[in-house]
Amino acid sequence: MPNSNSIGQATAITHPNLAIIKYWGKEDELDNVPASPSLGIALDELHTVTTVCLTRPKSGGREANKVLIDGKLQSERRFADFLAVFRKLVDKKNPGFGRFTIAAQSSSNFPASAGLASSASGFAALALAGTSAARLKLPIKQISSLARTGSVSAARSVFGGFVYLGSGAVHANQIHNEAWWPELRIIVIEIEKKAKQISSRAAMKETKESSPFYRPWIDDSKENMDKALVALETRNLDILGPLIRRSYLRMFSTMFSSYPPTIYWKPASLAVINLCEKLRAEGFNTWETMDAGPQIKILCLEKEVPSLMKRLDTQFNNLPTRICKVGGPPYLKNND
Ligand code: 2P0
Repeated sequence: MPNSNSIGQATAITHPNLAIIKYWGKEDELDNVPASPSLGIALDELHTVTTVCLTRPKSGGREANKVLIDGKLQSERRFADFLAVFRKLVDKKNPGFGRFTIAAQSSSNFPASAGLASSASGFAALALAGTSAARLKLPIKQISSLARTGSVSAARSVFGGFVYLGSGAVHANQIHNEAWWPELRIIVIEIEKKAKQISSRAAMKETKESSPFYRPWIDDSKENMDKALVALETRNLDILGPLIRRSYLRMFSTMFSSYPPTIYWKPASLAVINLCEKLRAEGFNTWETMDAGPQIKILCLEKEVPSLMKRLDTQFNNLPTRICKVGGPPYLKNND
């Protein structure tokens, strides 16, 4: 996206961050602060590339900021909210930078808004490329906090490896880098490419307002998180697996019990869940999880991948799958 009027331009490449212990529900809707803690993993095979170009508006002119995803102009409120916070940050940290208009272009190598954490990698990339284009030298925690204003899970996606975001926290922290658990694999199974019918934000709000299980879910997530953090320290998938399962199933239980209920699952999602149950009964150490969409991600160890893939192929020979390792940190390309 070369632009001769550019006063700052940068490209960021980020991975989506898959929550193994889920965030679902906001403590503060205005500031976009999570009520439940989350623990996520960067997925190395999936990425988002975002270029931000800042230009000087013509004198007296007011040009509109633009965010394009796969060439489509984004009009959701969260983009305007994010850009307002970004602009304030630039005014405060680099007052000499002056007036500017923002143009961003983003694309991912996986479907957007379909439960594969595209808003996590997307807003993380926007925060990283934007701050770099405006020549801000910020600690990564501040960039995590900026990314959070667009999407809570994006606070995790500015890091690689294993990332923790506490309940009520404004930024995430990396617990371990990508080298912590080299044998861990995450098989991402695309059930359907279509964008979700209800945004996670709207679904979360409904859950909070109408599910009788919302408060117990928040309390349970904290207890589940404490156990998961211990299991991660010893890289014990036998212990971590059931906690991963508990987190996604209890998160969905709150969605199913809200009014109107949110049901992101599809028949093929349930079929893969059933296969995982069966595999565990046969002795496999494979643990599925799901997010705000029908896709399934299965956590397992490298040694089980060949036999697991064989079983998936036999039963579902046409489902696209990607085998991921834990991904590294985002990186930046300055293209001034
Ligand atoms: C997560 N998800 O922890 C959870 C698990 C989906 C299920 O974060 O409203 O796009 O922009 O903060 O981060 C998806 O929600 O929602 C999400 P907002 P976000 O990854």
